[in-house]
Amino acid sequence: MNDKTATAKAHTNIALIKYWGKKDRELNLPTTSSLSLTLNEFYTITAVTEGKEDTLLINNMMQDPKRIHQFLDFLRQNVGDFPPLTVISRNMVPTSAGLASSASSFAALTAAVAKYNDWDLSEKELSRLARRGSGSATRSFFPGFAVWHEGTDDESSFAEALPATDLPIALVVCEIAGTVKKVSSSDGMMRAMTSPNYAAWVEESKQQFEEMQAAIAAKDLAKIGELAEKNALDMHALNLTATDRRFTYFNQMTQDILAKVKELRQAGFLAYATLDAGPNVKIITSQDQAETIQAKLKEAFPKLRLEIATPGPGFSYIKE
Ligand code: 2P0
Repeated sequence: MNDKTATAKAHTNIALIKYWGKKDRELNLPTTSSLSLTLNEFYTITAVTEGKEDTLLINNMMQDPKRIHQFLDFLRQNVGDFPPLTVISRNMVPTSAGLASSASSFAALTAAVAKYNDWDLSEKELSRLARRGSGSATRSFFPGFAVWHEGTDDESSFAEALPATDLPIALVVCEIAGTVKKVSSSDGMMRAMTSPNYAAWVEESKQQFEEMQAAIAAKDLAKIGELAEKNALDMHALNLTATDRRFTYFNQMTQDILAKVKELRQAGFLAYATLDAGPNVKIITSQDQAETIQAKLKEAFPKLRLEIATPGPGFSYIKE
């Protein structure tokens, strides 16, 4: 057996304009374009090496390899054949608690497999391939702000970085639950698409996607926060109004933190909330207010785990 190993690192990302619905499940084409911020503090490092069958270890624990096996088979059939792989991941993201670990995981895996096979792929091509593993991974190859163009087919649905900016944005990440979420993103978004309000959200999202890019170019942090909070809360409202098994990711703590964010804003702080497929709240603020906001949250909710996240780099390869 070949003992060659390839290792890649990718950071996770938080969508400021969300991906929440698929127009093609086979190709994993989203119903909307989305826009994210790559985070410096949360990432995945993945090494691949030849094994007897596809296996997955995350933080030294064996995992069910079904989802990555399907993805590796997709790569074998569509890019080039390669032997069964042992996939060893170190995940510096609280797994499956709505902090989108699938984004950094599938981006790191795609890059590691490409390196293992000496595939000469552009970032755009890597992002298109990672999309088939998990939608949010499409955006995890790029530093800072990234946009994922929804596209109309396999070729046109990819992500790219927005022009670099020194915008001093920060997120205060409130980790309410480290437990596995009850409704997977894929299932949650299929249910959300049955909301009578879904078409209106898609329409508004198109406009917000443009406005968000303008706000980033203008370095208008309050506008960025305002747009992101509205987009996210309206996304979560779709879950509540789904005609197919309506649901919510919010719990009591989520509601209490959202009320606190509003209170901080009324007191003159720059603080806006965004939420993903879980109860955790991420507070969008500026780097100079992040520590004060973290302290205020800690004071109000002493048991909450809080971390400050800042803009992160694109993916990289790690030498053995
Ligand atoms: C996002 N999320 O834009 C949205 C907002 C969570 C809420 O992308 O089915 O795990 O694997 O493509 O990427 C999480 O969804 O979904 C996600 P699949 P994924 O970040």
